Amino acid sequence: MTDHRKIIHVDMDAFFASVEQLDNINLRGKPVVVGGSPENRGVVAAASYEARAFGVHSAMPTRHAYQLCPQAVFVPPRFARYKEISEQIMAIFREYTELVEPLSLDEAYLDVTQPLKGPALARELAQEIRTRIKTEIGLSASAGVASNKFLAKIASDLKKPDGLTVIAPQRMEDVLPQLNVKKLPGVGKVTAAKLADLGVNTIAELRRFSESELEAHFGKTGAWFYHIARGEDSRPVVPHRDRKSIGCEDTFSADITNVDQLKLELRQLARRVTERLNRAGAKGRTLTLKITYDDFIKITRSKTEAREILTEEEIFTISAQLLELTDAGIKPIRLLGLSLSGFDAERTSRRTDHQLKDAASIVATGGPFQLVFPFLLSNEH
Ligand code: DCP
Ligand code: CA
Ligand code: CA
Repeated sequence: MTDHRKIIHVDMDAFFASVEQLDNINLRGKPVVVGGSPENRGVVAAASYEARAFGVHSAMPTRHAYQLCPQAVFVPPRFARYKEISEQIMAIFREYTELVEPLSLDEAYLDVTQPLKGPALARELAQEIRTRIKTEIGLSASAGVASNKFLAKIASDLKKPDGLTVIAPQRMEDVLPQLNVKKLPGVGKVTAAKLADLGVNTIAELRRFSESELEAHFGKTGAWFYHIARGEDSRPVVPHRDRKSIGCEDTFSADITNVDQLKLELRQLARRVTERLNRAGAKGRTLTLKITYDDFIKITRSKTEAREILTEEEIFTISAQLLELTDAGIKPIRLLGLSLSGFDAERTSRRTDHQLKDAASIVATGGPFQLVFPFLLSNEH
């Protein structure tokens, strides 16, 4: 089976710790540990690469991290801030493709087979995205490029931190055989132990089993293992459609005080939001105007209508009313944003979350089976 898709997997480096270093220059270049306090038996959420040199890693008790690296700076997490940065990263991804599937705050798959803009070569596109994350946000990300999700995710991990790796189909064999089966999507702790009992720790060892043998041991998941061990993964990139809001924003190159000029900007934003709503098939009742003033103070003003807000003209009119509730015209404005929320859950298409934790449990539920393992239902093999 050949796959002609171009998939990018992007994952931020030492995410929480890097954000702390971004916001506090005193932490840069130093071992930083983000996590719960040692007194409360907290664990490490993230460790900067400087801290990792001492053996500190995620999920380790903070007390243990302190023993390994007492000179590290220990800071509590600030989830709201990580979420904010996450949204900025995802907004960059969405400029390149509608097909963005976030896996967590700091990573996502992008299907760039037909990108909305940017270089034609997926490697160059991934590099452009990494550069933008660095220059616009100030953080480093690693990316992997391949013809499917599995290989792209494996690739993004190969040259961490700040790495870019392409796994071309003909280079797959350089990487796959020695890979630990724990890296396979669908292999949790239980399955890994079961595989180990069969003498399987690497993909090369997994490949010694036929498809029917694996099915005998693992049911339908066995067939999944058979294919994934050969780098075959036809899972599509599924964008989140059950977003709570849809919107866009603009940071101006020069702050704007003039109200007429601000209204021109609102018109453009209204047009862009309408386009996005139409693409998502979403209809909302609440419009929110977001403003960042030149002193970086952020405010939002919202209006909820009794009926769905449908047209570009309606969005513009309401946003202009909301603008009057702000200091527009008095305080210079550096950013304007518009978003629509309050979607009717029945009408806006929803996405069932099928993030792979353990493929066995997903298969058992039956629901997203067809999406996750489409090739299992085909007659190709
Ligand atoms: N996280 C957490 N608890 C864990 C693992 C992760 O709270 N056990 C949080 C903190 C991480 C973030 O999620 O910064 C992203 O997790 P990753 O697994 O992607 O790890 P990092 O981004 O920290 O490091 P890497 O550079 O290895 O991706
Ligand atoms: Ca990460
Ligand atoms: Ca991650």
